[in-house]
Amino acid sequence: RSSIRRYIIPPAMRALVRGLAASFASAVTMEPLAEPISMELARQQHDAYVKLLKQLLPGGVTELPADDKHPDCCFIEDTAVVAGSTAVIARIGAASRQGEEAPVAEALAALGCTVRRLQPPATLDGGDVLQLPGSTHILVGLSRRTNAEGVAQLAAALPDHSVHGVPVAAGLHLKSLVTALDASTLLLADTPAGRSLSQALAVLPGLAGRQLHHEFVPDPVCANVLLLGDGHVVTQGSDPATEQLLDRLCAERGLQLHRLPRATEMIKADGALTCCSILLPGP
Ligand code: CIR
Repeated sequence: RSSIRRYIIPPAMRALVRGLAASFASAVTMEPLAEPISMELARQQHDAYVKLLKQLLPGGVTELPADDKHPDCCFIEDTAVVAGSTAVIARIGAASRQGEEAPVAEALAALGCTVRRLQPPATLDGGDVLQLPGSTHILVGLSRRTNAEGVAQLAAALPDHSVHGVPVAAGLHLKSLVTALDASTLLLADTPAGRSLSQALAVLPGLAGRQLHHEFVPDPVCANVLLLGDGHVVTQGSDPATEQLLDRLCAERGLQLHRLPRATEMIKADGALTCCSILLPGP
């Protein structure tokens, strides 16, 4: 029997999103920008994302207002990790972003989550946390943002999960290099960093027996897909080879792929698709 069918498609979810700050054009970037961020395009791209989530998530979308003091606040994924009914509030690794967490913690508590908090010296960005669907395994990138203490405290806060630290050689976050398409398929960026991550994951103690299938995505941006549950997957516009690969992988698995226009302005700010939402189990 195919390993794909051994796992059920995760049930419908709901999401928490955050508005785009008027100051978004001064978001933190790894490299100086060749071209400035267009606020008009950024707004269109963020609106399209939120609109699609509203269409696809019967559990609903809760929208938190932006905070213009935090240009990166739309990247709400980094502020918390929700696993089951527990929300672990992060300590974001970029100093200018610390403080984005507070309203998110309040909202998650109001949505019924049990809230736990990481303590200094831990740092951790939610973008480094990949929960493998249909399992209790969680991969956490040891990156420029997330330290070993962050991984250890996350593991202690989620005792029912197996938390594995994985080095991130390049890029911002673990999920800039890899996401899961389903319980047995990882999508990895077809870059040297993505290839070396694939090798590290293949021999990771505790994960090696899971027989995860690795697919390499030509456009590294599209290694990050948003898995919404209920068989819905969100991607963004890319080159023909990447689009065809994702179309095929989803069709083979009975997943419905939704392609947003390419989020050029989010990409300038090093943001991927997963970063603009926190997913929670449906009500
Ligand atoms: C940052 O550097 O923190 C933001 N400009 C981008 C964060 C993207 N987060 C994510 O993909 N989870």
